[in-house]
Amino acid sequence: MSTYETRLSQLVEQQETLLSRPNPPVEPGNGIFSRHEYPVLTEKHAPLFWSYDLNPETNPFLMERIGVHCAFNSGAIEIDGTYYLCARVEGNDRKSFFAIAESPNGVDNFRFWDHPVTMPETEIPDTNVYDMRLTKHEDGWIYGLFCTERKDPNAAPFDLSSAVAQCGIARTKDLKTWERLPDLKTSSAQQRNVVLHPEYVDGQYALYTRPQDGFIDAGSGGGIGWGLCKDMTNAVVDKQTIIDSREYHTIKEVKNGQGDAPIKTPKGWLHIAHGVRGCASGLRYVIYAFMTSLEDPSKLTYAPGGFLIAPEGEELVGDVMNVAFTNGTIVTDDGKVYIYYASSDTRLHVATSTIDQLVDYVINTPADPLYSAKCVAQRNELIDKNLEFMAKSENALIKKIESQRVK
Ligand code: M1P
Repeated sequence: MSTYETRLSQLVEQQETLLSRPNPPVEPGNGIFSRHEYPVLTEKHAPLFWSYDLNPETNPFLMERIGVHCAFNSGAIEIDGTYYLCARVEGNDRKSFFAIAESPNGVDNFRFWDHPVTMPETEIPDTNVYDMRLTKHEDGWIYGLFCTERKDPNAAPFDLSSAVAQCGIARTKDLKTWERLPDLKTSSAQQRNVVLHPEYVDGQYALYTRPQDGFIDAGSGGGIGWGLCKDMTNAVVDKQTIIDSREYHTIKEVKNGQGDAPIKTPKGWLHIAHGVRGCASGLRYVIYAFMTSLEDPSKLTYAPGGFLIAPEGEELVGDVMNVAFTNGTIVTDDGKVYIYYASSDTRLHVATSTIDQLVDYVINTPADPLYSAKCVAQRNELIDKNLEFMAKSENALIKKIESQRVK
C-alpha cells in the first residue's frame, strides 16, 4: 500500500470512530450537573477536506496543507430538534473563524458543515473573530454577537501585540447566510463578551456588556454591564450599568463576562458566566452562575458563592492553561440544559443539567461571605445541620456516614 493509501485509511477510520463515539454522562457528579465523558468538539472533528489536499497526485504523502489547531468556545442553539454549535475554530495560523457543527442529541455525533461560516466584514476588516453568542430574539432574527479584534491603530511602530476588541454583530435566519451589522458603539474603550437578551425590555433591545479599558485588562470596567439599545442595525448603548460586579478575593476578582443569553425560569433569569482571577500560573477562568429578576433583568437576585464549573483533569491543559469558558447553552422544552464549555482554549465539552437543578443551585447555594472566618461559620452551619440529621436518621447509608466519623 502506498503512503497515501495507508494514511488515508488510518485517518478515515480514526475520524469516524471519533465522530460516532457515544458520550455518556459521568455519574454521580455533584448533583448540580453531569460532565460528559468526552469533548464534543476537538480539532480532530474538522472534516479531513478542511486540512488535507486529498488528491494523491498533488499530495502523495497525504500531508496536512492548512492545519486546524483547535475547536472551542461555541455559541449554541436548538432548531427543530437539532443541536447546533457555532464553534470558534482556530487554524495553525492562529486566526479564528466560525463553523457550524450539528448533532441529533446535543452530547455526541457533532459533525461540521462542509464550509466554515462566511462572515461578511464591515469597512474595517476583522483581524480575528471569536466567541459568538447566538440569541433567538423575539423580533424573529437569530443574532450572533462576537468579539472582533483588530490591531490597535495607536500602537507604537514595533508594538505588534496591542489590539482593540469590540462587539461584532450579525444576524441570520438559518445559520447559513449572515447579514453583518455595524459593530456596537458604547462609551467604553473596548468590549468583549457582549450578549443580546432574548426579549425586548421597555420596547428596546437589551445587551449584556463587558466594558474594558484595555484588550486584556477590564480595568475600570467593573463587571458585567447592562444597557438598552433602540436599533440592532445601528446598535448604540449610551448607558451601561454594572449588574454583576467584580469582587476582591473571589473567582471573578480580575474580570468576568456573561456566557450565553440568560435562561428564563419561573424564579428569574438564570445566568451562566465566567469569572477570572490571577494566580502564580497566570489567569484562572472558571464558570459561575447568578440570577436576575424577571421584572427587572438588570437587578441581581441570587449570587451563589464560588464556581459552578472549574477546569479539571485534561481540561486544565491546552493552549491557554487553566481555563473553563462558556458562551453556549441549550434549553429543551422538557427543561434539560446543555452547558457547552471549553477548556483551556483548546476543545469543547458539554455538561448537562436541568432548569430545576440549576435554579435550586442558584437559590440555595450561599453567597460568598468574602472572609475565611465567615466561610468557616457558613460551613459549620451546614455541618451542624447534618450532624443533627444524621443522629436521627434510620437510613443505612446515612448511618454508614455517621459510623465513619472520628469520635
Ligand atoms: O483565554 C481565555 C479567554 O480569554 C478571553 O476572555 P476574557 O475576555 O474574559 O478575558 C477571550 O479571548 C476568550 O475567548 C478566551 O477563552
